[in-house]
Amino acid sequence: MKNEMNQAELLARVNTSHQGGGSERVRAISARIVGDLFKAIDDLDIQPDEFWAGVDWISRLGASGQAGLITAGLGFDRLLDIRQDEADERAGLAKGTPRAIEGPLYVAGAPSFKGEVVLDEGADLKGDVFVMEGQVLDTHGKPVPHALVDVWHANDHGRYSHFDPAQPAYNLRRRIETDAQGRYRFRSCLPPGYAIPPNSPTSELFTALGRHGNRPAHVHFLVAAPGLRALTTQVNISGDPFIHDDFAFATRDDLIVEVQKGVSPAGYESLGLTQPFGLVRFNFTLQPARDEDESAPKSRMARALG
Ligand code: MBD
Ligand code: FE
Repeated sequence: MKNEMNQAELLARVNTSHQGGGSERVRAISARIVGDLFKAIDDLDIQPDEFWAGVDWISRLGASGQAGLITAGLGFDRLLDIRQDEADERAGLAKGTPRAIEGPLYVAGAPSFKGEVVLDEGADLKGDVFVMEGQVLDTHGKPVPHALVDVWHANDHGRYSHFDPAQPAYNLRRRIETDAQGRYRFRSCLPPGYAIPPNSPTSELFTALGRHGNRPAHVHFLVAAPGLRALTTQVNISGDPFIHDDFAFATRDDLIVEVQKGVSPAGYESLGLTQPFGLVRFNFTLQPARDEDESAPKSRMARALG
């Protein structure tokens, strides 16, 4: 009886078959996840039709490029942030601006400007004009000159350039280098919230879960400077109906910003402003970096894949 086996015997063979080489770490992670799935199938009495419908869904999810949307919606992205916050706490690191999830829509290599930039130039947007300004600081409150502020946000349809073929390359994506006082500022149009694409593998799952797929209005940032820890974060616009009900669980209390309405354009002429506008003030505080890699302005995937 060499090839007949029960569930436990099959699992043991799946998890111990090893011809040599490979990676201990991958074996450990695979053993745990496969074991947990075997158990879930048995405990929940998952039927073959359910299993294969799930496999089909995963194939379509990958083909549609939505894996990063599902990780956010099922809380994994926020989980990793919570775990990093916990590790910082254990290490006794000085607190900076809270991190917030990168999301799946970052694109590296946006056009660079010194000090300030008009993000919505030529974008023909409908939306309230706003300016966001502030400083990049270290944890002692010292301004950081020549820091990188990489900003990206959605257009008035809640869509992001690069992923939306209707938008020009790098639309609403810019890099700003802070001035000698560590200041940055930019003008743009306030984005609306984001909603997951309808009729997609992601929306299928969320419909089946009875969940919505909305994010509150937000603006993303990757802030970095030599010697300081690169920070990926977002600000959420106060007053959005989904501010405390983000499908990606990314809102953080200290990242909710108010838009000060009706600010005079005096002093903001270089941003093309002649009418009163909305102003958001926000400083970014960066923790000290413990090594050079921590200060590199890398996306999560660039960091992971080297
Ligand atoms: C977004 O705009 C976003 O920021 C995240 C995290 C997930 C989906 C869309
Ligand atoms: Fe986003």
